[in-house]
Amino acid sequence: MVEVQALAVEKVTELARQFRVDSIRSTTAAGSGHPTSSMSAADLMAVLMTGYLKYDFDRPDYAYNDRLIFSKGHACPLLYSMYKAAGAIDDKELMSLRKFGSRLEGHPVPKIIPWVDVATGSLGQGLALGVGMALNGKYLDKLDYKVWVLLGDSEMAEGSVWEAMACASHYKLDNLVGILDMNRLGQRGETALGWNSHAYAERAKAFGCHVIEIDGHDLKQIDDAYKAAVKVQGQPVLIIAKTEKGHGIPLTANQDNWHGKPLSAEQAQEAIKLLGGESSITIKVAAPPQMPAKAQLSAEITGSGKYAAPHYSAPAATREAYGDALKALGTAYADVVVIDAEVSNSTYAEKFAKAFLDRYFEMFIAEQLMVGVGLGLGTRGKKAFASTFAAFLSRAYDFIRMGAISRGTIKLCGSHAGCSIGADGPSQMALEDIAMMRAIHGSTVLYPSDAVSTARLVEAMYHLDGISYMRTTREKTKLLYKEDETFPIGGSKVLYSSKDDAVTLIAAGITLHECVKAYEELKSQGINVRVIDLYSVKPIDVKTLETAAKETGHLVVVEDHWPEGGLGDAVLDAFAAQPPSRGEKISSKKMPNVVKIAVREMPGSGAPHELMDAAGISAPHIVATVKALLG
Ligand SMILES: Cc1ncc(C[n+]2csc(CCOP(=O)(O)OP(=O)(O)O)c2C)c(N)n1
Repeated sequence: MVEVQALAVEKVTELARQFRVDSIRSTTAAGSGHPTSSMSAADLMAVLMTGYLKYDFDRPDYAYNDRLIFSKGHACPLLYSMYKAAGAIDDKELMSLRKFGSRLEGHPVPKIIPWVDVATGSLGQGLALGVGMALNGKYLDKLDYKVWVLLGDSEMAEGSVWEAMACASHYKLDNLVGILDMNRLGQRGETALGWNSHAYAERAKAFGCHVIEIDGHDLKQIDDAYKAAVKVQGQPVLIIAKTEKGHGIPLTANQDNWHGKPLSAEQAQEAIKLLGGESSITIKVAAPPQMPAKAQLSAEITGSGKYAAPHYSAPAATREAYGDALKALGTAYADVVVIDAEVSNSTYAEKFAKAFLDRYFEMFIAEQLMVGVGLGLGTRGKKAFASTFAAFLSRAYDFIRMGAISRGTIKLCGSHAGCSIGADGPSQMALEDIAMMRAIHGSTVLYPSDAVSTARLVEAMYHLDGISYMRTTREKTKLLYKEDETFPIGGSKVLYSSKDDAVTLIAAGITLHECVKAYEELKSQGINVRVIDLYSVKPIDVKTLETAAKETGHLVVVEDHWPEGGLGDAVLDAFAAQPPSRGEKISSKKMPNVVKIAVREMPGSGAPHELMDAAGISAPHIVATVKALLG
């Protein structure tokens, strides 16, 4: 490690000074932003950048690079100032902060900015994402890189930070270093703990961290802290740095009411003068180790490359097929990683865990952490499958939403969907998960009805980028398909159809089997209905639905979900006109008669069939609805 010597101190001081000036300049030019949140951490980042960070800005995806996460994403004027100092962006671009069309958005976003791995700005998420990257470094790729995470002190009130710390110490992530910028202030005033470094330290120690307390404006102390941090073994590190928000100029240093406010042009001019003026020094960031010529990263080991779908000859729960499919995927591809929130014997992720313990990470009952870790693994090229009861994914919704902003990739599986789970009662029933997952930008939502289609769709998920979601069912369901059937994303299956169909029944999961029963009953009464398996809820098979609408007029959608946002709304949306784009005409689709059969009253406990009957989503209710429709 490079020590901050007498000469280097001058350089680091100059760099930190430039960071403060550039944070002020860019936010004043933008007319908004967070200069004071940037100024408190300027010294911490200046020492990191000159002495410890190993990063090749020309190869942001290079596997040996350290990773740097600004969990306090609003301090991105500082991050962007670092990019300028590294020569990655020029001053002109820095000054485009927050402007329409600029890469430098108000909070950092990956892909748009190549050196950002994960979107931050919703506080409390950075450390969990860092845990995913650190798990990859230590246990999967087995590379020596460090994951540095800059945290705000007000952000420490988020439980997800502590979920991440507990997990990091459980997995002995000594490659993870949290840097807590304890500037006493949050947005509206003082944080609960103010400058009580001791309280943070005791808590972090209790969570298994190696803690180092320093003055975050003393370059020597910062350097000593990093020097010690990189040597710690078997524990994650938290550096608690006492800082001043707005440090550097009397106008803002440790002053209330400066959060998220730029300086006026006059104030900025005065401040920049006080700080010693504008500059554009660049520094050479230390290079990461060169990849050995014949390096075999585990990501490059491809496994057999052949997915051997599991075989089924009897009814099986789709949740169990999910586990079988994961195991088959694990054999085929070495980059499959599975995580679960302490319910792997219910979601059946345990089938993978038993076969590939080295690629399974237990997240315990910490769903936010689980999603963050999965996304973090995704940034390092791993195909992370994360599972829990679908109901509990709602706790992690903000992480999922941020994952979409990250343009991140994670494969989610929610088991125990709907009232059909039975006796456990409504606390365990996901009745809003489809709505939730459909609303994620760019998501894929899959809902298989039998084991064969589940096994195929899990394979399809492996190949998908972005946020994908599979809803599985607790109960065993009959096999509907032969093993050679294919299930393209965006497709559907017409199980029964005739030219005399008077109504189309549309469903997925357990209610599809109720529709099949209804079909048989109606047929015995001389009524023909079409039955569609809507296994791909998003994207949806508009063409097949349009044909069904044209040929049968009535679409009856049956789902074990609340009526809001589920399958029924997905079908309705397939017929809604889109606004004209690029001069296209608004397509005028004929709206069919859509009936939504969904769960409308709060379920209780009981047998699955009792609850489905009580909710009005079982075959007799479907039959009655069809007959009512036909008068
Ligand atoms: C989950 C979440 N809640 C609220 C906010 C709004 N917010 C943005 S910054 C901030 C204060 C952050 O204070 P701190 O973490 O101490 O960072 P500082 O700016 O003081 O360095 C708040 C409340 C947010 N971005 N995310």
